[in-house]
Amino acid sequence: MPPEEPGASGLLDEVSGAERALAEAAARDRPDADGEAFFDAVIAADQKIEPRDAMPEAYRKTLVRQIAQHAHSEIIGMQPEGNWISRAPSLERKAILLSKVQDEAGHGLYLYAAAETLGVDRKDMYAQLLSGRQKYSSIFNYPTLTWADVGAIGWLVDGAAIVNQVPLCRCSYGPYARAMIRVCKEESFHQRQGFQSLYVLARGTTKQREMAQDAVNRYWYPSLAMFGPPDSDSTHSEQSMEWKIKRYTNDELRQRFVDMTVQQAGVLGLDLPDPDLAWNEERGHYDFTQPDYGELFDVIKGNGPCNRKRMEHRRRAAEDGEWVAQAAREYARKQAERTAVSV
Ligand code: BYC
Repeated sequence: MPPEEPGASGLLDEVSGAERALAEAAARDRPDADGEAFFDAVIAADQKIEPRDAMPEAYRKTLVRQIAQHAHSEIIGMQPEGNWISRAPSLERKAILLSKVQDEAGHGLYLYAAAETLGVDRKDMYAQLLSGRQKYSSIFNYPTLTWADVGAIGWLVDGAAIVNQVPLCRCSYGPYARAMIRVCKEESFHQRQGFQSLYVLARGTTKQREMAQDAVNRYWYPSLAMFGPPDSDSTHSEQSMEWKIKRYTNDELRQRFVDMTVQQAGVLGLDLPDPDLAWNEERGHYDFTQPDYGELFDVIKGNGPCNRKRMEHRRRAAEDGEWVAQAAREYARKQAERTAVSV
């Protein structure tokens, strides 16, 4: 039998650890040194870099790239599941899904706010998403063909997101780390609702069970690919680990996800579509078949099954919502005018 692996609740212990670390870091004195020495000292002491602290330009750019991509993922990620809000099988499931999709919008907003502390404008990030210069997670370019896909996304995609994001609660950049603490708590809830939804389907009629298995078959490898290219092809991992933005490599997190998920699949009574999945006593981990990284890069380049559809939808939403944005800007302008007059 494999040793007990960290499940979602074990991983959440790391979140409260991160909260404690943040409180301690805030109370501790910072080194007096300026610029580079200051930055190096803070990173070496495992403390947080805050928005007004000195930081290398490359560190700032890496964070903007990653946080913007993360924020865009949350917003684009509303589409595949949003597709099922009007067709959920019961009022209860509809209410749960609606809340979940709203949570994703909230995550996007915390993350855009975190990126803005690095001196970038939300409008610019948004424009870069629409022009294709900034990316979002590959996983949201796959279609949601059946109701079971909503459960599979909750279980596998949110499950992968938690494994990836819990270590980000200890990221060296304060605003990103703090945003991640709340995001992870909500993602953990999302993962459990996906698991529960699949659990019910797996014990339903033969057709429901087949639908659940089919969804897991289609979402397994794209979920493994979410962790990024293998370490040997990862362009940013080494530097991001040195800066303590990333705490684990892509392959380490992928393995952690597999180890956790195999056991959950057993409880669900569903199969993972990999005949080579096997516990490796020597490594203390499951062996598994890697996802097709050629497909991952193709999807990142814009050639996945739904890339065009997702971007068209986003562009249309931006155009259709422009009158709301205009009204909000005008309201803010008038409020500012009023405040200026009354001062
Ligand atoms: N998709 O050097 P690497 C959610 C890119 S939303 C697309 O390893 P890095 C949810 C990578 O950007 C969760 N692109 O990069 C929402 C880089 O390209 P560029 C989203 C990918 O940054 C709604 C190149 O490949 N999570 O949970 O060190 C409903 C080389 O990669 C992907 C995050 O955003 C990919 N899968 O590591 C439900 C987490 N993988 O930028 C759920 C935060 C790699 O040089 N991000 N690329 O052109 C991260 O942790 C890291 O950015 C990654 C990649 C692990 C994803």
